[in-house]
Amino acid sequence: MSFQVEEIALHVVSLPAREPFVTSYGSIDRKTPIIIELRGNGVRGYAEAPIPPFPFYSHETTCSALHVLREFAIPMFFKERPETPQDLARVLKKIVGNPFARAGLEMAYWDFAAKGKGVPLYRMLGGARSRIPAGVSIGIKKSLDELVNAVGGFLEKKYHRIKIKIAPGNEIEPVRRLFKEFPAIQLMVDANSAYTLGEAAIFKELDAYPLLMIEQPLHETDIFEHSLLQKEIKNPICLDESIESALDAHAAIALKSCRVINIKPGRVGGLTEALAIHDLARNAAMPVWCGGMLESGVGRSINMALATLENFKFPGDISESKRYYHEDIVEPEIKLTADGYLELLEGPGIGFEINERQLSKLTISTEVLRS
Ligand code: OSB
Ligand code: MG
Repeated sequence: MSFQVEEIALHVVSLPAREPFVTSYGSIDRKTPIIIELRGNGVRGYAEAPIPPFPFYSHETTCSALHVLREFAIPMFFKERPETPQDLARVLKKIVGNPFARAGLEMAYWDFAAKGKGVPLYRMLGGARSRIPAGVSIGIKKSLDELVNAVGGFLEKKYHRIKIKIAPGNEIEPVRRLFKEFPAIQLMVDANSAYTLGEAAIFKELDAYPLLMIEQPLHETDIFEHSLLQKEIKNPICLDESIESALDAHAAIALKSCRVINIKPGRVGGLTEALAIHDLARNAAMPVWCGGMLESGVGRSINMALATLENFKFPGDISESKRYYHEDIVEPEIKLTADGYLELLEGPGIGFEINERQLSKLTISTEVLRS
């Protein structure tokens, strides 16, 4: 494949959430991701840089990612003219940090390349199956009854596993209540870095419950103290925020800081790095699963493609379009099967089509850059 991208559009879209998503670090009622569109040779490749609306999960914001894309990543892309998405990932690694910005461009080039070859993205990535079990992440609720209702609704839809957000003082009771109401529940919790090692006693108490895992209990950049906590508790720790690269994963595996890794392609700089982490973990017999960032269907479909790989052993945070938004920007909308799976499409690239009307309705700014 020779370099064929002629122009790149950066669409900032505004997605109002159906209901606020509350976590230990804040409440999200609207997302403003960047939809990156690569055009050339009659092909359009798409991806989403699924940046949160504030720098409380990661240091990046929509504006910082636009800046890095416009001033650095895209000029480097046009100058170096990498032949493959993997080559592009290597070029972009020169940029320190800023994984969401790098990932947006890199993933759009994967879709562009797959469409150029006429193959589904999930097959190009080496996917091992054409459907994946759906999981759902549930924000902190105002009351336990509200939480039980929400969980019951998702179990009725046949979601294969439930993740709830926790925060100090709001973990033992919700977990106890959910196992009481739903004894067979496949349950995990996500702390989003809300605890310190000094609070290990809370996690020892949680050992009374068979949680699938505890996601990111400690500081968002920590790997060492997680290894100390993991030694003290039985439930497996899963790292999210702490893993921004294969090098981080290598450290976490070597230090036994976790027994599971949540891979989000946006958080790690793209699909090339996600594949590297997947392979590293597989070789260390450590399972992974695919996390989410409240993506629109564009990012969601890329996560679905990644999650078809063999070492994705747990259902991810990949839910249907209607979970977070009234209207999606892809067609058909992403829907659960009656038995709680999401099916990949066999069309080229992400498989789903962009609903242009819907995209332009939700777009708040577009800039176009040319080679
Ligand atoms: O920590 O996994 C997280 C959403 C935004 C930012 C961080 C996280 C999340 C979620 C929801 O848990 C995942 C999803 O359903 O897309
Ligand atoms: Mg998380």
